[in-house]
Amino acid sequence: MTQSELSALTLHARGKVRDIYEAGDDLLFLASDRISAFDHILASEIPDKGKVLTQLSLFWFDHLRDVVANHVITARVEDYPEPLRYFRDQLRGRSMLVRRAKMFPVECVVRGYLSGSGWKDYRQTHSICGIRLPAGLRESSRLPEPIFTPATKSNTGHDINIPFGEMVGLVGGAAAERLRELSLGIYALAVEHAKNRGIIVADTKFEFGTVNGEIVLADEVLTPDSSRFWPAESYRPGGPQSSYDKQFVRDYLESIHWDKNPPAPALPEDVVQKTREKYIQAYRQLSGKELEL
Ligand code: Q0T
Repeated sequence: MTQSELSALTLHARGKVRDIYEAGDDLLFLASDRISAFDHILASEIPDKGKVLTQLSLFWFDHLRDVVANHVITARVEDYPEPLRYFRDQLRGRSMLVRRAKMFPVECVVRGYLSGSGWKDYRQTHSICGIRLPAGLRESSRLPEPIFTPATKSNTGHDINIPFGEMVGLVGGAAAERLRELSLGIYALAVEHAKNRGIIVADTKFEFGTVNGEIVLADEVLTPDSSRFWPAESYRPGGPQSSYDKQFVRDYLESIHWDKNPPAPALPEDVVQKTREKYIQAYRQLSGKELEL
């Protein structure tokens, strides 16, 4: 399944690695096996990656159910309505039937460590999204406390960090404050859970919407695609950290000196298999369960 070929279904939105289809009043959220690195979708897929990300999101939705409502209706393909059920063999394990939400036009990012665009902004201004940080922090430093750094999507698909005041202008003050409180609370629970399992959640991105006026957590949650997961045992601030899931991919792409322009290369089979094992291991480590394939 390269581009999800569910041609009888109507596409609602397509991301780089996941697709959303219409399902009557509801939506079908589908995770592919596509993988991106250095901002490009690679020519190779990672078998079962979409299942790992779906099952991990479902684990977190359940883990967080007393803290925040979510958009999931069911992930049991036998319970999907027609015509979705007709495609059950392509959907099993990698899809969720979700409630259609009115999405807030903001990415709710929480950072506990200094990395990516946060590190870039800090070097220039000692602040991120208008939040002043202490001097002397290094790349990948743990922050004194986690910070909420909202972002909007630009036309190019790149995220733009915005001050909290700008988020207030987009969603209103009460919603902005509630989304910040929810985001920080969920991140704290995730950090606590992951820490005991050898994984640092350096940062993560949530997307929220409303259903009948109630705020729900939507999209995928606390997956390697929406978060930076670092192996705790090799954590060394003062430079970039190795990625829990994508390090073999990055090392390979650096080794062939890909210029990071299209066309993106394919991966050798051993890199594919080692990366697949990392995704499955992340699921096992965080959920405490074996992935059912
Ligand atoms: C959405 C209504 O990037 C996105 O999707 C790419 C495939 C984000 N996105 C979310 C929605 C959701 C969800 N999740 C929902 N429950 N209701 N819209 C649309 N785009």
